Amino acid sequence: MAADSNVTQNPDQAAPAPVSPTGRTEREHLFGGDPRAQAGEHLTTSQGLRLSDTDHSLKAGPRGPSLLEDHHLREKITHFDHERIPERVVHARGAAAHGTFVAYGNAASATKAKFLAEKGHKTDVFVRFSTVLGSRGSADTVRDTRGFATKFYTDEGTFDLVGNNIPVFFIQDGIKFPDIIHAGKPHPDREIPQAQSAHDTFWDFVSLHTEATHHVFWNMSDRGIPRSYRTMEGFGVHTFRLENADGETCLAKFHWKPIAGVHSLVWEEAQIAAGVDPDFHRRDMADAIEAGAYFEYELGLQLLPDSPDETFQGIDLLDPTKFVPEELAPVQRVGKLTLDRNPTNYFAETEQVAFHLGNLVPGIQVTNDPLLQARLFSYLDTQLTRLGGPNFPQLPINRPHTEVNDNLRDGMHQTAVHRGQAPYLPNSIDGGGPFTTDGYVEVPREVAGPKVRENPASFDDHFSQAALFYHSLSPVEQVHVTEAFTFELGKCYEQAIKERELQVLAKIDATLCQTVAAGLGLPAPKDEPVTHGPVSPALSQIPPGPGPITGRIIGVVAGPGADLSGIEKLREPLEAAGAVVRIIAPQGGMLGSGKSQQVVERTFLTARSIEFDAIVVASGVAETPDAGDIKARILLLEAFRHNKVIAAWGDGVKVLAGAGIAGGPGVLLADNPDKDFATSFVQAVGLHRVWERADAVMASEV
Ligand code: HDD
Repeated sequence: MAADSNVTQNPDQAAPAPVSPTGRTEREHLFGGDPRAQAGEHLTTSQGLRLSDTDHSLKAGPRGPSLLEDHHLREKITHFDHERIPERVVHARGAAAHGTFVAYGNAASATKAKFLAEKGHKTDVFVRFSTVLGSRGSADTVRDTRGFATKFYTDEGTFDLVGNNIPVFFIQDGIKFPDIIHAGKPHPDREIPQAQSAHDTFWDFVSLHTEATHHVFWNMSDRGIPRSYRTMEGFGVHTFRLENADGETCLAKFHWKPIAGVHSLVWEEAQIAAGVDPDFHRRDMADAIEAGAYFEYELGLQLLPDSPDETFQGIDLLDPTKFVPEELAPVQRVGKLTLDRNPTNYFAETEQVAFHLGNLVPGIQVTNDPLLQARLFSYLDTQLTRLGGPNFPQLPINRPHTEVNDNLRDGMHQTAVHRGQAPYLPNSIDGGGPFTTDGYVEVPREVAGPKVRENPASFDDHFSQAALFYHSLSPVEQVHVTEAFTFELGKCYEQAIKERELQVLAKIDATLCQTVAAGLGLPAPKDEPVTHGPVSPALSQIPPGPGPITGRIIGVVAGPGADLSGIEKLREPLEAAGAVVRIIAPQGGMLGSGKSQQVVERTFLTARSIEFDAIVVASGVAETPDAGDIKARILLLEAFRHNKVIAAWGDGVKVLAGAGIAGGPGVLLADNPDKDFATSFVQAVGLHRVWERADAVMASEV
């Protein structure tokens, strides 16, 4: 044994803490000198005592038992034991980003909320995206609703818009929330499946509780598997009441419109991603923001008259299972959100952020939607357990960016050192204040009625808008819905549940019901499908023409001998359009030298098609011994099967042919990667997928 038995580290690896010549440590440079960032050089206890050893507990001799007096050991382990807080009961899996919201100034006629009404008004925001059912460590790409929660740190107090990527909800009254969530969460005996709705309890509940049908249809559509948080719409779901500076009110629905368009994964990709890269959406957002490719959305408002019955063209605005088609009430864009900064610390920010629908500002009010009313209770209540007491608004991420004088005192985890002696009103001791001023005033509304546990009769319509949604989709999107129902119900064990859900489908569309029934090997029940209003083309995600390709990932298959100057020529227009180019080669490292040198970011071993929105094979690859590598062929074939744009120039065409891809829609072949080639490629990627290929893929012709 070595003379100094305490030295267990390899001495070559034990580097001293770097100290800069100015006396400031490198760590201070790194962390910007904020004392709370723990930027100092010396390791200490929580009390500031400098430590000389944190690798060995205090023992009675090198082979002896540990001593109870080792305060450092006990402090370190005790703190570690308590590092986790309860995960959110829903929306546990999330990722977030900071940004700013800038108002266009055209919302003043509807609301006096300054952050919306004043042109150019800039507001700090924090947005947390999430799945609903999965645990904190579950995969991002599961079929589920996505949360889209925005905290606006306005000058008038914090406003939280706690929405989803689906404009309707499973239930009409918050009292049913524990029921739908218990049904959707894993089975209580085995705690499986994780983050899935494809199981008996979910379909048991939604087939019995048919007001869930509309939301279920959105989940089974491509909306349930977004390509990126960047390509996802957001909805406030409920109807809110807005009030302008003249005291006039209107009803409104909030929308987030992604600048990059609304796009989704295909189911097979989502499944592969859940295994290959469970952090798919989280990574996509963090990488893009770090690279300066910010996420952008416009805030939209559907403004509706504040009619006494709170309905619009027959749609009950208090029913959260209904939406207002954009063709009936256009979405007016009132400001732009840019997410441009990643959190510094996941726990402090993304995990500890606490949203609450009661966080309102003057000009925005709630309505009597019974789901909204229950949420007004739940969010504050849940934080008490999750964040350990009533002082969570003092956590840095939850602090308003405006003055707070709340007279709330003491409690667990109090971090403020309040001054004064009179945290009560009225008082004469602390100068009589803080004073109530021109603050938030609820719009006076008549409230009368018998005390009942009932819904309005209009809430009884559970199917017409589900049918409207389904029939507004393009044929290929309808096929995806059909396949999703067949998959999810196919995962159920109980025959009675499948049969009951087929009865629901029969009310929406006979062909849908028959196809799903055939897939399940069950007879299709007969029923008269419900009637619905005119279809809403805005509900289809298929773009009418090429859209932006910002943030899209283009894989370029290269290798030793590849046409590197061609790659460089193609890279320029792609990056100018906002896309990210990633070189894929048989081995890692660099290709070539000089101006056209390319860094290999993925190898045939590490690349998987799900990562790329389109793939190009460079000329010069066909001659390399690895051109026929099975992984490379799978990469190309998968991208082809998922209806992505595939391209090749020069002898790259041979590589495609070797993978069985000869041509057809969305396969761009050229001699050179010239300007025309680049333009056609950008346009094709702008259409997101090559849906014309879908039938051939489904018929397994490739
Ligand atoms: Fe909720 C979290 C969105 C209905 C109770 N909800 C939560 C989050 C989002 C939503 C995005 C995550 C916030 C974050 O990132 O921290 N919830 C919705 C939408 C709903 C909805 C759009 C319907 C329109 N929720 C709903 C009901 C209840 C709750 C009806 C209870 C009566 N929701 C909660 C909660 C959560 C939550 C238990 C869990 C953690 C948290 O609040 O902070 O209070």
